[in-house]
Amino acid sequence: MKEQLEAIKIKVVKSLSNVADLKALEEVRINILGKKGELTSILKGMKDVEPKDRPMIGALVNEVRADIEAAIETAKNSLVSKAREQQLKEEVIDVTMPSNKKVLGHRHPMHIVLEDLKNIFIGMGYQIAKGPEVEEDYYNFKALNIPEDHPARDEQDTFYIDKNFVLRTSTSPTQVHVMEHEKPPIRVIAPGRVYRSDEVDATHSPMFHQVEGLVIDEHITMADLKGALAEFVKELYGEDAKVRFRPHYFPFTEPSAEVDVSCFKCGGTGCNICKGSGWIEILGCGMVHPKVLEMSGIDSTKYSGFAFGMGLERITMLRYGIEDLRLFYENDIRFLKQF
Ligand code: 2NL
Repeated sequence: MKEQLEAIKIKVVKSLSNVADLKALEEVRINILGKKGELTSILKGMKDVEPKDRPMIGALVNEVRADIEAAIETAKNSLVSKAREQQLKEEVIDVTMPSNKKVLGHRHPMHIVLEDLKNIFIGMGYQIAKGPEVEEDYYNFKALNIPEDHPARDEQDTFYIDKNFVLRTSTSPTQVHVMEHEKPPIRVIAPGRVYRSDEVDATHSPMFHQVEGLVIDEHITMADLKGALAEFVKELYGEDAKVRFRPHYFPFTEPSAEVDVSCFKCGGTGCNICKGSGWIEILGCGMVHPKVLEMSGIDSTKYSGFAFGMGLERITMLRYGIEDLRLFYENDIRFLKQF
């Protein structure tokens, strides 16, 4: 038995030196110390040992077992620390490597101009009105004094959803909703997408953006319209900006006018932006037609008002000297990052 124990000890030391990982080590441990292990089966043979030899053999078994356990523990510790070293080597972090930079986007040029326009009008006491892009025929045309046979109703100029619904051709219908639901004094601007059945070119798009304004109160006159727009233009283009009103026609306003601003680039001497005239057309406006007020439930004997409308693409193109509006919709980062 003594020899058997010595032999096991030598065997264990030998197999431990060949063990490559913790799994293999566990196998060695089970083969020796497990329930069916070699040392365990020797222990089972204790009952056959002469009673007088039992203390001596028992002590020897304990000593061998302790030695084997210690050897396994040592082997385990060395495997664990080797594995840890390996892991540290593999997971080394190079703190000098460049980081993954987050690319920050920024506002679209039309968004910048829209925010400016909104802030100017908010500063003058206007509220922002929002409305749907799909409108009933009534709100897009009839409520604006555009009769059934008016050329603007030509199917060529409008996208029809069905007989009664169209993609709005201006943001005026949003202002009609405001007139129907609110009592004067009314001071709103209505920015948003609008649609026309146009071919795409440098200055046309079937979808574009408008900012319209509407003011209704007692005793509103053309003088209020001129004063408000002159102030708006100064805030947008600077103190020196002047306005010029030219008579025009819109079915929903009477009288109507188109408004030019003195060229903000050359100051009026003539350049490529104003095409040599010194003036740039920026919006259309007029006194709200009494029929339009009445149709939306506003007493035109008590109240009067003015309205105006401008194209956001046009204002933005003028500000930045952009010559093709298609650039606004293509989202080419080389274009966008210039603003
Ligand atoms: C333009 C001209 C204009 C209006 C829009 C308006 C709205 C209501 C009543 C009366 Cl609810 N008028 N809007 C008035 C005059 C001109 O826009 O050239 N836009 C790009």
